[in-house]
Amino acid sequence: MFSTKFIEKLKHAQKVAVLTGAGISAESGVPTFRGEDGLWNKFRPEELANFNAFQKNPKLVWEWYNYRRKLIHEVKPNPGHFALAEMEQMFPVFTLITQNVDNLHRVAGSQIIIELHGNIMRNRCVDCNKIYREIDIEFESSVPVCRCGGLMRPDVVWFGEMLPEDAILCAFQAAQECEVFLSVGTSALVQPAASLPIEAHASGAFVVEINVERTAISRYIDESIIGKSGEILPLLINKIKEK
Ligand code: BJW
Ligand code: ZN
Repeated sequence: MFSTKFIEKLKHAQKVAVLTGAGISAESGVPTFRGEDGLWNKFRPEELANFNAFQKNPKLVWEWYNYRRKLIHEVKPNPGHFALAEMEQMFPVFTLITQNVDNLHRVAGSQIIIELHGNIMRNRCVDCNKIYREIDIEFESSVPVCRCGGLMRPDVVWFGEMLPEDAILCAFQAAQECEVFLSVGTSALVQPAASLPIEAHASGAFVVEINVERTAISRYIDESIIGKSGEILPLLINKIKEK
């Protein structure tokens, strides 16, 4: 399953970077965005995760986020999240970059996390940008309103919006400087996150993806390991601990 070259690279690496996507949370019971038969899969993510959709039908977009928030409260991190939290302690420089908004890496114990697409537990006023934490809001009613009268939206990054500047700068820097880069549970279709493994590869890193199927980047990287991240990542840790 793991090539000798990959394990040797990882055993000797000083700087490791990991990009995660929705697939890492799939084994926790969080639906991925693409290619499933979920309740919301009659909508493509592009149709709900954008500001125009919110302006046109804020109630529908809130319902989608309320559904997901409720679900996330009910689930727990899986062995894949825990393995990455353990890996943070194993390398001198370890950068965890996630596209996920579900907070599960933090719950699993990862301490430094670059959240490229925001966090579903935070909300923000579209007019004055005031940040509200989830507990400040009554969710069962329709779209919550800020004290200034503006509509509140989840503090996440929608299509057509810029990613947080610090986050994207740090992520690209980590991709350029690391020796090993892992792309875990992402379809690698959404930019600019999908460019990170490619950037890492172009900068000389050994790039490996872990996914249940091949993805948009498979042919541009060093190795694809086909399997569930909640199973593969713990095995990988055991392997690099071997003398
Ligand atoms: C498992 C598994 C298991 C399952 N184990 N694996 C360049 C070219 C073309 C387009 C663009 C471009 N640059 C920018 C764009 C536009 C756009 C974009 O990328 N469009 C593409 C769709 C073509 N990007 C943007 O708009 C971004 N902004 C930007 O670039 O700003 C500058 C700019 C502005 C205006 C014009 C041009 C430039 C912003 C993107 C924001 C994405 N937001 C979302 C929603 C976040 C909030 C929320 O969660 O609601 O982010 S969309 C959604 O997709 C979410 C995810 O983070 C993201 C990525 O999805 P992910 O994680 O890969 O999930 P899936 O479902 O796709 O894949 C899951 C994978 O797991 C699969 O591969 C499974 O096989 C696997 N899997 N079980 C391991 N057990
Ligand atoms: Zn406001």
